[in-house]
Amino acid sequence: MANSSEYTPPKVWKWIGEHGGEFAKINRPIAGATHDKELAVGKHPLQLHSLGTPNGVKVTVMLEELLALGHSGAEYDAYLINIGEGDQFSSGFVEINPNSKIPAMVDHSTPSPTRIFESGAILLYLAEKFGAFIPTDGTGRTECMSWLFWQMGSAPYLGGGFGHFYAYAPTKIEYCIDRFSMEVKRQLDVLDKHLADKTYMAADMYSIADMAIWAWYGQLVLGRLYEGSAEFLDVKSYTHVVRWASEIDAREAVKRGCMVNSPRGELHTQLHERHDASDFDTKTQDKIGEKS
Ligand SMILES: N[C@@H](CCC(=O)N[C@@H](CS)C(=O)NCC(=O)O)C(=O)O
Repeated sequence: MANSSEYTPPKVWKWIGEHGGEFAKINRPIAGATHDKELAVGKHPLQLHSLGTPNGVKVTVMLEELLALGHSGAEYDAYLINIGEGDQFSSGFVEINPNSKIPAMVDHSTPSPTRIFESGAILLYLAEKFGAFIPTDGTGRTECMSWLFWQMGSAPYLGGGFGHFYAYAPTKIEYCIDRFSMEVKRQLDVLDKHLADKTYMAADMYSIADMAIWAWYGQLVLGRLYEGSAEFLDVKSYTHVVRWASEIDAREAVKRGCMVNSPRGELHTQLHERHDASDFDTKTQDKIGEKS
């Protein structure tokens, strides 16, 4: 392995400002708001403030699945939080998520508005509120929770570890890419072995565990995360994961969920804000003529 530049950590770490790389401008070691700005409030019970990243997509897929199932109480307004511009540090956003990360949601159908942050917590909140996409028997529910929390613990290795060092870091450091590639491939193998004789992650039903895992590992094996990574990680060899991911990808609600708050891709797939089901037909970026 090639030597990367040597670094001796000082006794006390100090913030020296930007380190370069994508997101360098917004990363800082201090929590809290950087500017005053209230969040908009739309007409629906559920108000989502998010971005079409894997963590954001988990929630928009769940909301579209609930609506497809006929739960009209899951109607929602989705507002775009541009994390590259620091929208997650507005006073309004910090009020609903002190951790300044998308996704965050407010439920106005409760006696006083309920804020929910962390994508796993939002999935669980919605599943319990509507009694959907979560197994009802104890064993099935426990298995579903295990996989949901597996995803919440594992994805930072994929996004914060592999994705960061493979795609975003200002220099390619072999040690870091090697370490996180090994871990991500181990995780893919965990999924592949589990899905070898199962249609879905838990209790033989499509659940919030599938939605959470699909958003990261499903999209990874479908070649949608980190350019070049599908070949680099040889994702095709995880045949059971690819089968499972492709089946979920074919769902109409999943297609719609992936469009909401998406600032990338072809213009007809980008619905920056969603306030009504008809927006998918009339408000995509190709129709409203704004640049992405
Ligand atoms: N554990 C959190 C992670 C959320 C997260 O990392 N969100 C990223 C985008 S995928 C974000 O908002 N980053 C902005 C920042 O780091 O300032 C969740 O699952 O909700």
